[in-house]
This record gives sequence, C-alpha cells and structure tokens, in this order.
Amino acid sequence: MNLKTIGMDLFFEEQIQANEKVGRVIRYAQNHYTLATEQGILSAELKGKLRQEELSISIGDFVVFMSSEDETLHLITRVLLRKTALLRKEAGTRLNAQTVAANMDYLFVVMSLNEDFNLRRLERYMVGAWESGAEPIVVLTKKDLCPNYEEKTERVETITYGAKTIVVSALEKDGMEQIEPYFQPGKTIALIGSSGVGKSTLINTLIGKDLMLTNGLRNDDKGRHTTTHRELIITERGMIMDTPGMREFALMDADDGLNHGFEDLEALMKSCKFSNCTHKNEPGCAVLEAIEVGSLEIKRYKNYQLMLRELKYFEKKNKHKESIVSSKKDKEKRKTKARQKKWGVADD
Ligand SMILES: Nc1nc2c(ncn2[C@@H]2O[C@H](COP(=O)(O)OP(=O)(O)O)[C@@H](O)[C@H]2O)c(=O)[nH]1
Ligand SMILES: [Mg+2]
Ligand SMILES: [Zn+2]
Repeated sequence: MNLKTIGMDLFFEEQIQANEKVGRVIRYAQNHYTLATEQGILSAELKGKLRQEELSISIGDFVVFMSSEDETLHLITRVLLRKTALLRKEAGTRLNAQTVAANMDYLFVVMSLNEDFNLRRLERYMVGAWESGAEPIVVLTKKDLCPNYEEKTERVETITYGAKTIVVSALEKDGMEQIEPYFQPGKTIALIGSSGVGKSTLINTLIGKDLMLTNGLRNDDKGRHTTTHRELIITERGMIMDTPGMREFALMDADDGLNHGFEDLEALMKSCKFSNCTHKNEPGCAVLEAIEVGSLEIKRYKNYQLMLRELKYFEKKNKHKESIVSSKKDKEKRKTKARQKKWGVADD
C-alpha cells in the first residue's frame, strides 16, 4: 500500500526517522490494532510501556511500529502527533476525554432533514467540529423524505457560519456529486451525527459497496445503533470513517470551537456599550437588541450559554487531568506548527 494513499504527508513525515516503519490505524478490537502499512494490512499490539501510559489510540492515528524478525508480530511503539482530532467527553464518566476520530481532513456533520432535525444539537456538533481542526461540512440527509428541505436548509445555514452545507438523499443517490470535492486520494473524511441519520448508507453509496451494516428497513427514519463495523475505509479514491453512534455529544476543552461556531454572537458581545455587559438588562446591549429585532434567536443564545457553562465546569474539574493536558499539548504543538508554516519558519 502506498503511504500517500493512506494520508501520509509532510506533517507526519517530519515526525519519523528514515528507518522507522509507520502505519495508520484502521480498526481496533480487543487490544488489537489493524494497521494499513506499506507492507500491507497488519495486526499490531501496543508496546507494554504505551499500555501503562494508557495512551488512547484512535482510528485514523498514525503510529510507528516494529516487527519481530519473522515478521509475524508487530508492536506499536509510538503515536505520531495528530493533525486533527475530534474529542468528546466519554459517556458515563465525568472527566475522561475520548478521541472519536483522528487525522481527518474533513468532518461531515450529518443530520437528517426529518426526525433528527435539531438546530441546537447541530450547534453543539459544530462547536466540536470546529475545535477538531478539520474542515466541517454540514450534510443534511434524507432529502427524499422532506418536501420542504429548502426552507430547512436555509435555517441550518443561519447557524453554521463558514461551513458548507450539502443536501443529499443517499438512498436515492441524489446530490452525492457534492461529496466528490472532499472524497479525494489521500484525504480523510470522518462522519459524526446521531445514529439513524444515514451515515452508513452515505458511506455505502459513496464507495459503491455495502461495506457498512445499515438498519435494513428502507424508509425507516427511526433507525438506531446499526453501526457494528467501524473502520477507516481506504480506497484509491479517498478515505472515509464512521464514528461510534452517540446519543449525546458532550463537549470538552472546546473554547476555540465555541468561538468559531458562534462568531456572530461573539461579535455582538464585543459591540455592547459596556465592556463588562452581562447581556441581561444593560442599556446599549447589542445582544438584547439583536434578540429584540429578531436577528438573533434567543434559543441560539441560550444554547451558547449552556455550552459555555459546560466548558467552564469541565475546565475547573479537569485542571489536573493528564488526558486533557496531553490533548492540550497536542493542540498547542499543532498551533505552533501551523504558525511556523504560515510564517515560513523552519521546524525544529
Ligand atoms: N428515505 C431515506 N432513508 C434513508 C436515507 N439514508 C438512510 N436512510 C435510512 O435510515 C436508516 C438508518 O440509516 P443508517 O445509514 O444505518 O444510519 P446511521 O446510524 O447514521 O449509520 C436506514 O433504514 C436507512 O435505510 C435517505 O437518504 N433516505
Ligand atoms: Mg451506521
Ligand atoms: Zn450586552
């Protein structure tokens, strides 16, 4: 397998030595990581030291590995710094971060136009998506079930600044050509969205094969928990991965994402008359004015406040958590790298 096909580029090349072997995690089950490598598909385990560090390796990660002399055993020794990562708070825990997907170039935020349609949930997903560092694209599905899809698309576009919106029916292969600009050789797409919105169907239609199990009933828009087969699918045409079905998307450490997802609101808050405006009852409050004239939906503002509180609470509780610290470090390094690239400064 050509390393370019699996997404290897300068960002990762700079992190490895000439004699090191590198692979990309495409699947994980019971402590075994399936790697796509130059030598083909291999099954690898974590080196003991990494296991002790409880390092979380995600599908999409690039790793360095070594092999036994007879090439039958493979051990992952190192995980490369991530280009992008989608994090969420692990379900059922208060404090743990879980990497949902790593090193995707594009993040498709998938929502169906009928049952699942929920702007507040979309806002939440968008915050996580912006935070990931990948380019978010809103994908509205099941167009065939929604006669007023145009009106709904317009409503979506009022809350998803800077992200492109695509409307499709994967079942009827309608609008799929809009996905082509993102499904490109060496590029990775990751999908997030509630279960039942049509992620697996979209993947199957895109790659032209029934690789993913979908909820078998046609036109049943209440499908749930149908993904049993989660993996990074690699083709010569492009790569795509699903994420675990999630009932809720709990944010963590997503202040940049919040700023980006609510650019409109942040700009408003800066233009209030008083710099310490609490946007409750002050004269000259740009937020209250916008709500009054109808250019800002109060529900959007409330959702923003909710997420802000959530992140603040989380930050306080997590001050000393290693998992967050390391993901923060990752992020800072990424940012420095991006800056260096921008200003043409040589990397160390
Ligand atoms: N009518 C219609 N149904 C769809 C479409 N996409 C998916 N579905 C149906 O929605 C259900 C859930 O789809 P699935 O792809 O398994 O959703 P996932 O949980 O997000 O992976 C299945 O019954 C699909 O057949 C679509 O574009 N139109
Ligand atoms: Mg699925
Ligand atoms: Zn104000």
